[in-house]
Amino acid sequence: MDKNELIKKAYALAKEQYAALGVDTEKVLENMGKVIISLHCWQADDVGGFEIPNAELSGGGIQATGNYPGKATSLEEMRADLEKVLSLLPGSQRLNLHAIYGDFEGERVDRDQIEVKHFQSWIDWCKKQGIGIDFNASFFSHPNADSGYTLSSKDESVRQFWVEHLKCCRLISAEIGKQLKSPCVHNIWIPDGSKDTPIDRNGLRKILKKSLDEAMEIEYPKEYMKDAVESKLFGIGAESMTVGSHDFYMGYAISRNKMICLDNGHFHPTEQVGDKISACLQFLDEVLLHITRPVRWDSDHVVTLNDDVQLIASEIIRNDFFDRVNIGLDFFDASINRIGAYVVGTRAVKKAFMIAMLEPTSKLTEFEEAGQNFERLALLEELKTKPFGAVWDYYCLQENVPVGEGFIADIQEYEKKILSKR
Ligand code: RNT
Ligand code: ZN
Repeated sequence: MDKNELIKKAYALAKEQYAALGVDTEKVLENMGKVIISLHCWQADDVGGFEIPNAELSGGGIQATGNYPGKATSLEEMRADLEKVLSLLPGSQRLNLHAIYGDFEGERVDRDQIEVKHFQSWIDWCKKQGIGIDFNASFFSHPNADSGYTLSSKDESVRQFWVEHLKCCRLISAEIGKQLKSPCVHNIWIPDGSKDTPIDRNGLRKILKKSLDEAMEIEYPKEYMKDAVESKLFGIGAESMTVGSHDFYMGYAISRNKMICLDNGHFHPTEQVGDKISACLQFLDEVLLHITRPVRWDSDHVVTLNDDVQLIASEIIRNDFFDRVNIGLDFFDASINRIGAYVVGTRAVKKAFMIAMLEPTSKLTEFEEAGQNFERLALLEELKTKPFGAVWDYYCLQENVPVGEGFIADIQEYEKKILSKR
């Protein structure tokens, strides 16, 4: 039988099985359009950016491991890679840019000097792709981050430098959102923290609060840009204390009406971000997610379809939180084909959303409300082996992207033709 015919036949059977549970797969296919994922540009080049030649990169705050050949070394290469990635993904995406990815045209532009013009070619490119942009100030890989402190620095000139950077980034974000007619989510993550036990935790947090308030004094319209602050438990070199902890930023976000960014690599390993969404949304209008796969620590492995990601997706679907949750990815694996990393990770997130949509939630709620917890457990277990794959394949077919493992060959070809020649 023709391959496509087979996919359609399998879908027809799956449709019936789900219908028997009260789930309308046609509705699910339609609703998948709401799952818009912000693709983090930094998977393409191991968080290097285009500020200065690679070799001169200062450490300070972030690192990718691996040196698989083919990483993007210019804006042109990065855009070509992203176009390839976009062509292999079903549904809609956005682009998530870091400030170090500007179009600096060989000029040295320090972070407190960046302007909209350095991102105009990105805006134009995204307009052409029909996608929105999200943005991030970059508080790492810079000599002013080498001390381990940026916005919480006790060195006033260092602190001022980063406050300025943040102001520039928020302005750029607002202009991006205005031009693309889609609010630009601006996220703040700083690496600030202490390797060994500090004495003055309070002083550092007071400074961070002051710096954030200063840099965010200007309010931009929500149609243009929205601020988010990202907490973290610890980082390499900041094992004993992180200034921007979860408690700090939760308080900040609630009191300043900002978003909290929940990165599922940034908590104790058994904490689940999926559980935090409904907690945060009792007090905040919106949250931002950084979906990643922490393997034993915040290792930023490529996302796979695991329980953590599933709970995140299920919580959003069960509560129809689409308008209040912004979905971003945050992983960077330099040890495998980077295009493949994007496609596998993004598809895994989309799959989690589809599985969530294929859940007979009202039936499960009925069981729960009636105290029928065995029944709830049994149905949840049975759902795991329903023919989700047939619906997923049909969705990919409909979206005109490779079905199933079909994208592997596409990526191999791209590697042979393009990546291996870099
Ligand atoms: C680091 C944070 C942060 C970065 C990106 C590059 O621990 O997760 O979000 O990964 O901004
Ligand atoms: Zn993150």
